[in-house]
Amino acid sequence: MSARLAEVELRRVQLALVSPFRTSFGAETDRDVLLVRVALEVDGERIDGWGECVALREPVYSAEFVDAAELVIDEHLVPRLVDGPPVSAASVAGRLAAVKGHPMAKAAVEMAVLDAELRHRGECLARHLGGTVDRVPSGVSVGIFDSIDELLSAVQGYLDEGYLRIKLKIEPGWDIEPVRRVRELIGPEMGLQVDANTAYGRSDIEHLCRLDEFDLLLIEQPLAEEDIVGHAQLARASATPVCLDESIVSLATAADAIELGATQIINIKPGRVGGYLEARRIHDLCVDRGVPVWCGGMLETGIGRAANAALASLPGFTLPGDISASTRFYARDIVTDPIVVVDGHVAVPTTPGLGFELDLPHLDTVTRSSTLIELSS
Ligand code: OSB
Ligand code: MG
Repeated sequence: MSARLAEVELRRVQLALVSPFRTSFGAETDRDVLLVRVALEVDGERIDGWGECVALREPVYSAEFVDAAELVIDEHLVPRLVDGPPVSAASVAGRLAAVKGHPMAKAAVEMAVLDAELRHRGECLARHLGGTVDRVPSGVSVGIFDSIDELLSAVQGYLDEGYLRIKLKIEPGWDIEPVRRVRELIGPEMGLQVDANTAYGRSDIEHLCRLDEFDLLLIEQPLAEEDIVGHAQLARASATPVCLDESIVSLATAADAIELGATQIINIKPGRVGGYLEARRIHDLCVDRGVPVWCGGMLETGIGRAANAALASLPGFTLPGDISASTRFYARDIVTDPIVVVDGHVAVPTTPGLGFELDLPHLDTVTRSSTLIELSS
């Protein structure tokens, strides 16, 4: 296939969350999403593909943020794909490698090219990546609340909806007691894990070991992104498996963290590692090293969630992902076929491309800005 990049559109979409989502890094009340549409010209035919950038409004989860992502795509990434050899999803990362960092921006561009390419070939993402199941277990990420009663009622609601695993956001002052009470509510069999989003330091290792009594699946990213040695210390001290999220920004960082004993499980987020193709390489490495993985989430719309469900259908994804129903965060999604949870599972999309169709009239009503980059040479 010989494709040329004919057009790129950058769209900013604003979606209200059904309820505020509070983590140790802040409270999100709405989502400012950057979408990338590419038009590929293949054998005289134009075919559209869409990608979703997972960068948040502010640089509080990682260094990226949505305004910067839009700028770097426009001024630094797209120009590198315009001239030169034909564009293919497999070559995007290499052509963008001279630009340091910005994995979420790069991932969004690669995603759009991949979507167009797969639609052209009539192939779905799960098949392209090597997925082996037609549905994946669904977990839900539960934010921090003002009171334990509010937390328990939210968790009860998710149990009623059938989620198979609960993840609680924690921070200093909101850890041992909320976890104890949720464990009492959900019983000993239900999967439970916690995510601190870097809110602790090495001096908290002893404190974090108190979570061992709750039989958690894992503790996610308690220490700073850079603190690989601290995570290795915690992994040695604690019975709860340590799982890195923010620290894993590439195949190489994953390999090093495993080697150093800093991560016993890995949360794979395609945006954080520069795209779905790098995500698959990390999956393959983890399978080879015997490290279980699961698919994280970034409050994606139906575009990103469809692609995440496809990724999670690979055999190394042995733990439930943060692939909750669209209604977990959004009253109305921008796709015609939003993710639903049935018997605790999400269906792996089988339609060509990433596995979604846009609800274009609705998308237009929630679009705040749209910039068309004309590239025709
Ligand atoms: O750390 O996993 C995280 C959302 C935004 C940023 C970081 C994280 C999260 C979540 C939400 O936990 C998971 C989801 O999208 O369902
Ligand atoms: Mg996390």
